[in-house]
Formats: sequence, structure tokens, C-alpha cells
Amino acid sequence: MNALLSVSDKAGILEFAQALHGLGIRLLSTGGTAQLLQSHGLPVTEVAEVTGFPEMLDGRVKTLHPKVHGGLLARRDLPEHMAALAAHGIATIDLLVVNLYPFEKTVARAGCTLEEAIENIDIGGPAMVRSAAKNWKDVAVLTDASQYEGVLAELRAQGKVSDRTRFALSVAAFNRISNYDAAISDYLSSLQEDGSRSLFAAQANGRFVKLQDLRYGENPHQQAAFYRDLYPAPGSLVMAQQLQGKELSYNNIADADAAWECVKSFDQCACVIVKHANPCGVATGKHPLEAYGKAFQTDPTSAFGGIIAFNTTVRGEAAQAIAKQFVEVLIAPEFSEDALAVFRNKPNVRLLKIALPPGGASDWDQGRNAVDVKRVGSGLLMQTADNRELTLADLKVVTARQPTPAELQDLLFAWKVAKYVKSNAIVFCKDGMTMGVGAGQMSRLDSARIAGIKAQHAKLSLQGTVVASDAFFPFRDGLDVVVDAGATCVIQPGGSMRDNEVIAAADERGVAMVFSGVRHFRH
Ligand code: 93A
Repeated sequence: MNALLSVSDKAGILEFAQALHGLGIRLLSTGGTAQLLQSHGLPVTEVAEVTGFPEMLDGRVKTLHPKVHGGLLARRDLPEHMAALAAHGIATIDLLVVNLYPFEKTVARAGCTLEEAIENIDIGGPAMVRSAAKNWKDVAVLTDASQYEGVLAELRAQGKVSDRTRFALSVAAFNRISNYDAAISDYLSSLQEDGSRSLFAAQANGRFVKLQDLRYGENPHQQAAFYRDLYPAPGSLVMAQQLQGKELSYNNIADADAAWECVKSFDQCACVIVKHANPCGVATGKHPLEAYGKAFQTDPTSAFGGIIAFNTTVRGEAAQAIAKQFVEVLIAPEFSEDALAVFRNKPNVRLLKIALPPGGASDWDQGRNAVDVKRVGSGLLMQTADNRELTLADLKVVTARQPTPAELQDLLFAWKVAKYVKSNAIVFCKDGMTMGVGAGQMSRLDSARIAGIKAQHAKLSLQGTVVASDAFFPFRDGLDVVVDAGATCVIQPGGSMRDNEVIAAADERGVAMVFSGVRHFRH
């Protein structure tokens, strides 16, 4: 058995090599590593001796040779491969130990020059690691000192490294190479003209591409940039084409995303107005003008300076109505010529054109992120997207009073909206229109009260409305608030310890209540 050892970080390598030697394994090594081992009396063959070439170009070319890569890549189960090795006098390499030039450490040092960084890009090491990792069935590849111990244990016990361990080592090796390359890519793409480094590299972790630097973040003292996925989904916000208007701000982008995600979930023509990441008006209509009129009516005060999204073409009449209000961003799959003409007189309004996902609204889940990510202190929270859709068949009526067919339609509408409202969410609706939205409160009771207050401000009557609550009512008090306000039908997930108390309250008040069985917290 032959082992090739080539490490920059030499911690633990001597003991490991001694143990390998003790097991009768032949040691090959590169310059510095070979020197260290030899100075401790270990018999080591230098790679230069194997290749018949000296290390050259200041060590840039040491192991990049068929005698090394042939020995790593040959399939031991293919006679042709083994015959080729024999014909060219190449010995197999069965164990590879490599750790790379310390690129990450080098560029982390203050004052590191581009030259130093470049010289610390390892080429031969990753090449060998990839060869060995690809050929994991025959080669064990160690890329970290923490792996020495376990491999030795297997070698001592079984005289070989197990399949399972070789595969795990291969996965770890590719992860290491991937992180290494990402560090190089991040560093190089963060360099600015004057040699300083931008916080916002052109690539973020190699998976995202920078679309633009933003003037500032959520607040003027914060720096920010906007990235898109390397392979963006059709129908997603990053596919937007800006037709006119000022540059998008950080908050514009966040709100535009909330509005677009919500509006594209409707099959019928719909309008969504968003402020501070929450819908403050959502409505369906026969055409965009009607949908906008209804959505605006929900909360005209909050709609001021809002982000407005449609899922159908915006035409002249709707454009004229919208142009009367202060609007930050207007989003639609298409704008007619006369709509564009209206906004030519309002050059500050940002118009975003985004194609719907290929399957249209019924394909709403297309083009969404499959995984949601939230940054926490030095960590990430990841979850699958909240993509549960409700149909009439999912609704379970729990009260004596049954919802009317019209109420059922509004329940589904209200439920859809509630999903896009920050918790705790309480949403009053009627006739495909939001009538009062209570968002982002720490208590459900307060969200219910606020939704009622908002309807009063907008001079809307909540008599005969339906209400959606994004999570269950823990007590009957929240239900009493919405019924006092005029609601006659309620949708909520159910599942509280006190469901019975809340159902009894609904029966006592003569309203209908359905359980969705699904919760839609949003933070
Ligand atoms: O300069 S390289 O990219 N060219 C090579 O052919 C090569 N082969 C191994 N760097 C190369 N290495 C790296 O040398 C290894 O990845 C390891 O980090 C280092 C070990 O060198 P030494 O044994 O001389 O200390």
C-alpha cells in the first residue's frame, strides 16, 4: 500500500506517518513534508523521484504529473486501467493526505497583498484531492488532521479503510475543495480598484451573484447589496425588469417581494398593496381597476407610499387611478402602452415588470424559494417554504351554524391573505376584499382590536365579514372581539387546549367557525 502525504499544516502528520510506516505502508511525499518526516528518521520517497521531475517554478509544479494522478485515478477493478499503469511504470496511490496552502488564513491577515493571496492558491493539492475523492472506491483521501485517528483505527483493525469511511472522506474532501474555491472566489471578487475589499463581493459564497449595490440598507447608516440565486426561478422577483423610476431601495425590494409573492398566489385578477412587509389592502376584481379600488379602500392611510402589485396587465384606467396616490413601486406582469404613458409623467415611480411563473397563478408555487433562510448570530435557520394551500375540502365546520357559499369563498380569500400577514395576523374580509388587517402584534387580541380600529378609520362596516386568524384563538376573548366588530364567520387552524370553549363561544354568538388544520405563522 502506498500513501502520499503533502500537507501545509504539519500538525499531527509526523505521528500519523510513523503509524502508517509501522503498518508497512510506503510513504511518498512532497518537499517540505518529506523533509520533516526524513528528519525524524522515516523512510520517505520524494514525489520528484517518482515523477522524474524536480519540483519547479517555486513549487508551483510539484505533483501535477501522470505518475501521481494515474496512481490516484486508476480503477483497480478495470484490467485496462491496471495494464496502463504497468505499461507506464506507475504505482497505485491508495491513501492521500493533503491539506491545502492556507489561503483563508492568508487573506484574513490585515494588509495581505494580492500577490501573497495569489501565491497561496493551491493548485496541485486540490487536483490530487479531487482525483482521490473521485476514485473513493479505491483511495482514501484525508483532508483534515481530525481524520487521522479514525483511519488509523480501521487500518489497524482491518488492514484497510472501509467503503463507508472512504465514501465519507470523499464527501468531506469535495466539501473542503468547494469551501476553498468559494473563499478564493469571494476574496477575488471583493477586491476594489484601490485594492481595498468590499463587504459585498460580486459573488456571495459562490451561490449568489450580485445584482447591485444598494444606496443603503434598511436604514441609511447600513450598507447593503442585492444578490440573486445563480439559477433564479422564473416568476421570481429577481427576474423583474425595471421599466422606469428611481433606483430600488433595500426596503422597496423586500416589500416588492412580499407584494409579488402574495398577488401571484391568486387565480383571479388581484391587487396587493404592501407597507412595511405587510399587506394593507388585498382584493380581487373583474379587472385591475376594480381590484385596486377595493384594495386601496381597505386602508387608504397606510396605502400612501405603498408597493402595489397586480397579477394581470395594468391598463390605462387602473394606471390613472394609481397615479393619484403616492406609490413607491408598481409591479405587474405587463403594462399596456397607455398605462406606461400615464407613468411617464411620474418618472419617480418604479415600474417593475415580472412574468408570472410559466403555469400562471395556479402554478404559484413555482418560482418560490423551496427553502426559507433566516440569519441568526453566526448561524442560519432553514425551513421548507410555507407552501400549503387550502381548498374547500380541507375546511372543517365546527359550529352549529354553517358558512354560506359566499362566506366560504371569502374564508378562502381571507386565509390566503392571512398567510402573507406577519403574526399575529387577523384579517377581516368581504366580497374578495380585505376590510381590516391586524398585523405583527405580540398578542392576537391586540391584532383583532387593531383590525377593527383600521376598518373604522377607513369607514368600512365589518357587519357580515369573515375573519381569518393565522393561528388558533387561545381563549374566547379574541373571538368575542371580532364578533363584536361584526364578523359572522371565522377561519382558524384549531388545535388549542380550549377549542371547546372557543367553539361554544362561537355557537353562543351565533357565528360560523371552520378549522383549517393548518397554521401560518410568519415572522
Ligand atoms: O503549488 S502547488 O499548487 N503545485 C503542486 O503541484 C502541488 N502539489 C502539492 N501546490 C502543491 N501542493 C501543496 O503543497 C499541497 O496541497 C500542500 O499544501 C503543500 C505541501 O508542500 P510541502 O510538502 O512542500 O510543504
